Amino acid sequence: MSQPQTVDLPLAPPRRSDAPVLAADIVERLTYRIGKDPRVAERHDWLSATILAIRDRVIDHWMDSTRSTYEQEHKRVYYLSLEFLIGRLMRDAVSNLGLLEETRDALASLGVDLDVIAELEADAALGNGGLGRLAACFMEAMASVDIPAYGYGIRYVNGLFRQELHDGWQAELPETWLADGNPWEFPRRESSYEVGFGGTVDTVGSETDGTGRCVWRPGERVIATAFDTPIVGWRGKRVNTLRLWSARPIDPILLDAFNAGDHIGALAESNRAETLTRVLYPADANPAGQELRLRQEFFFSSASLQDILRRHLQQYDSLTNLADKVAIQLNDTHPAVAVAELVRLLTDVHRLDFAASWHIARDCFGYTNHTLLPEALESWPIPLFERLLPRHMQIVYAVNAIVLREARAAHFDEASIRSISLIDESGERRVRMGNLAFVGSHSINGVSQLHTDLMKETVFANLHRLYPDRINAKTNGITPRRWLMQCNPDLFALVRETIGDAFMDDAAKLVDLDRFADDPAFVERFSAIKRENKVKLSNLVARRLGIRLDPDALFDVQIKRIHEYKRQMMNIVEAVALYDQIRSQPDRDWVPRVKLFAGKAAPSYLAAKGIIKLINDVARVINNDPAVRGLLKIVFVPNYNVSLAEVMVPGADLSEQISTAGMEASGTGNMKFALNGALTIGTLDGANVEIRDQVGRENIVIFGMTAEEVGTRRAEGYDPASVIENSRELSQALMAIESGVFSPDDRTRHADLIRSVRERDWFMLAADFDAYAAAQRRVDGIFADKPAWHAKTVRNTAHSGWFSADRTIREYASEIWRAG
Ligand code: B1N
Repeated sequence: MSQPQTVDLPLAPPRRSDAPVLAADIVERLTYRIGKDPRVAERHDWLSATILAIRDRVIDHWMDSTRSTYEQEHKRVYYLSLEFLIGRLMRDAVSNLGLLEETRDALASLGVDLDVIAELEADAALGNGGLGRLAACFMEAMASVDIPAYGYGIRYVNGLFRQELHDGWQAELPETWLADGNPWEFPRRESSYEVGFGGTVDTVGSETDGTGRCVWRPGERVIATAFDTPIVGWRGKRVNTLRLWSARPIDPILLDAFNAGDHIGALAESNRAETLTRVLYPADANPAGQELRLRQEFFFSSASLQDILRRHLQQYDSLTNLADKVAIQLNDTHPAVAVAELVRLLTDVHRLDFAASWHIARDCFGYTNHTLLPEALESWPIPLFERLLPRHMQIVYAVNAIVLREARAAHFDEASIRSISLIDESGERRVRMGNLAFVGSHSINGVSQLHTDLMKETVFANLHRLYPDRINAKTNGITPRRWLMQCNPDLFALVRETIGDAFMDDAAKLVDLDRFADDPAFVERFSAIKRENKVKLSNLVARRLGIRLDPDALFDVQIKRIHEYKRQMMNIVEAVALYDQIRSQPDRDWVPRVKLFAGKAAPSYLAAKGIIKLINDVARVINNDPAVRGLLKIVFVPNYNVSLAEVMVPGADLSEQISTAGMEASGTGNMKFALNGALTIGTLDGANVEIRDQVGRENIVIFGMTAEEVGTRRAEGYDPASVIENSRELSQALMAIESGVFSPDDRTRHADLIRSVRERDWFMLAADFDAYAAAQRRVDGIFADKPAWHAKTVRNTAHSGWFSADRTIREYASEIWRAG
């Protein structure tokens, strides 16, 4: 069967979407789908009805896209990611379809305010931070540049936890984003697959080294069921699918056990299956070493591959051309087990020989690495891996034999061979998922130029020597639709009025703004919009925290996961030092500053939680001290998520990107701020380097050690104590915190945090501190010179177009996927 349905059925006629037709549709959905009388409908009912009316318009484009990919036999791209940090979808869909004004008018005619109901949509927070948000930006960009793509992931019932602050400490609460239903998703009961765990393996062929055909008899099986969400590209050109898997049991209830009175036992299997997709692991950059995590990884990898093979076979009848029609991108190592699973499916189920399966797999897979932090490199203890995935264990050994043979043939020494091996033998034996992903892929990419260079020099040095053509750089990008057009509509409108519409389809054309950077009339409007966005952010802070901000102060913003390498600690220590100076020289012309923080700490990451408490302790003292007269305010906004970023990014003057050089693989928040006209204060880390290259060194404030200097300094034996001793500002600030000035109720609360800086300072806060403080005073100087400041902000927007995810995706498509 190579053609499914060839009967020529008529296409649905295109839908009219002027405001009155849309209004009638919304009322129709409200009445017949939600079952509510418009006279008593609540705001949430209006939101659901509006989404349903919009969704119907999306479906027309969706079916066209699927049909044309099929008919033209296009290659399909599959993006496998354990995380998709989507946020809200309504504004994205409406605005990409070009229906924003019509929807607004339609709702207004019904007495409903679009902006009010849009705020009620729950954020889909199926991710932790940058890695998950990148996957979401890529989904939108792949649709926008017309690449036939599917995202595959897990439909977590509980997304990333909701953060509350209790007396300045982080508290984690469950996030129930599905509580009010999810009108975007389509359950696909017909797309269900069995996924097995454990059990035994029988060899069918004569080979006993794992390369022969085997039959795996899992001891435990669950069903993966698909839920599809349409992802609308810019101008509605293409609509792609985000397919998320949900786990359910094969037998929902064991009736015999139930009837025998064992009510709990009867549901045990059911509970175990559903636990698989219940929660997102809240770890960011340090994977939780839990069996459930490995089960999640295999569950969604296996279901996705079975789905990919079924779709391919339905169209082409043969698997020998798989790599011509299928590209699979692994978003970090979380789906790396897919390499072994594809080899298993091809060899054991579809009866290809092992060598052919292995080559096809490598031609299909590409692997994106997102971090070099040693604690984040995934590996699984062999006993666990073997127990859960016995057949995959054999395949890993078989592949390892091939790779090590190649290394020996290339005369690698024993140390190099040990580092290349898929098995870490240094302590408890473990499977190295990074090495598995590397050897199973034809392309391995880093997410910025610097990070890619470091990949070649550090963790993958020997694999790079063995396979020198595989590592390549693909600097991250962000979608300019969400991160300019939607979150900053006034700036978007001004840009459009000034340089025309071309930048809407090619963000690089934003450079046409450059020549307006010194045009006083333009600059006045540009800065008025920034001020208006700062007012909006101030209103949010007043509403949520009861703190009043002066919108004319410098808004200095650091929003991202809380992590020691990101150095929120350096930022708050600098605030303490500044506070000291303001008190000792109250009459200097200080530039009023508001330092805003937001971000979540992994629940098990105690140091990060201590940093949140420290920020809040410092905030309470400074904000209540009349001596600073509002010259300095500190705000920690709770529950950072995509929707909060959409308010904080446009309202920022200064973007804090201050990680220890060499540790932040790329960063993407840095790009969002620059695009919205903020200046960056940052180290030469990740994509900051490329931001400097794009916006020009006069329009960014760079400080501190380079990655190379960090390496040398460590090698020489870094001694933080002597550095601290030589910096009066830093010593005083650390002493103040240590002595309990900011924690009078528990004077030793922050002693451990400070001691770790004094004794080890792994993240080299002390080494960069003076340079950072000096850079902040340079920022003050520029901010005080309004024309100079504004010109720089305009130039940041003008030169950020290169960071469009469309550019990134085009590079993946042409250099890795050979698709589109
Ligand atoms: O990926 C982002 C980068 O812009 C950031 O620099 C990088 O830190 C981030 C394990 C991770 N790397 N690794 C993770 C997330 C969850 C997890 O369980 C690791 N996140 C990043 C996009 O490239």
